[in-house]
Amino acid sequence: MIEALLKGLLTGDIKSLSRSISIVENEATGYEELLTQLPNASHTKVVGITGPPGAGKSTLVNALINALLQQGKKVAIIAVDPSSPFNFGALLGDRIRMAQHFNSPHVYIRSLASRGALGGLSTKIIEVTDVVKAAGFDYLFIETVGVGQSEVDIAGIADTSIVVVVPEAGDEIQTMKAGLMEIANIFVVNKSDRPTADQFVKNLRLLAHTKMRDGWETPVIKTVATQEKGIDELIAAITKHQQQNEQQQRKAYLLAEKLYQLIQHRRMKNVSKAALLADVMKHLAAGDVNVYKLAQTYA
Ligand SMILES: Nc1nc2c(ncn2[C@@H]2O[C@H](COP(=O)(O)OP(=O)(O)OP(=O)(O)O)[C@@H](O)[C@H]2O)c(=O)[nH]1
Ligand SMILES: [Mg+2]
Repeated sequence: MIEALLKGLLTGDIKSLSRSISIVENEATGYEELLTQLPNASHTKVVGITGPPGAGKSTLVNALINALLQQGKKVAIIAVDPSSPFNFGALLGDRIRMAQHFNSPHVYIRSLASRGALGGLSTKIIEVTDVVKAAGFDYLFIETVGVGQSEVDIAGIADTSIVVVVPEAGDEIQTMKAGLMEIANIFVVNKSDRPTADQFVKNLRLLAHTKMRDGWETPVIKTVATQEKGIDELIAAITKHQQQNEQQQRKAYLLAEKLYQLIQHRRMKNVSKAALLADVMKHLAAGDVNVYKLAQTYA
């Protein structure tokens, strides 16, 4: 069964892809077999898109899809925990719908729910990402809302991480979450139709310049996603980053990071928060709770 599925997956068959993802998501029969037989090379560019709620990430992804489809590319999108019902069907531009691209094998859209389990989400994203990579897409965009740990996890999975922000008062840029600065390979200032955009972009560029690292100065791209403005510049920036990114060192780092998370997931598999809570309550009731001792019983 898995063999046939893999065959379909490798030819880019959408049904096989959907079924493969479901198997991985549910850890159904054949799950390990499927993952261990995935090819170890892929040309898919994995691009993480993160940023605060409502920054325009989905609109931006939609504009990117339109532009890339016109270049004849195949594009996949994974939306992690979409805060609003994911509705790319409605978002997709008229040009695309007229060309009947929406149901074409050139676009694949899937949302992925976080399970709240310890380390569970990022492991699932890693696995699903690898499944999608086997299906031969040119690009895979992973959209996550940047509140908390998830954007950092995505940085370990994506070849290029885009942080989407919107223009605010100039001062606030100094207080931008340090983590975002660290993970961004490309900044997008979306909603640049706002009057404060130019000053904001200027300040962000200054900040990016002072934080230049490994010969890469994080570019700051202005976009108006709703009008598909700045999209070509963004695609050019992604391409440029991926070219300088070909270094083995970063690849090894990313793979080690992946491996770490997979091992973590595997080791934590039989540990549930509910069981831990029950255990703690038992010891609390007995008046002998010591978390360090308890931890030893799980080692
Ligand atoms: N003025 C303006 N509005 C925009 C722009 N891009 C997106 N919007 C609007 O901003 C709102 C949020 O856009 P989304 O694309 O859903 O934002 P998101 O970041 O995906 O939101 P979540 O997934 O809920 O975090 C929508 O009403 C968009 O039409 C832009 O460039 N300019
Ligand atoms: Mg969204």
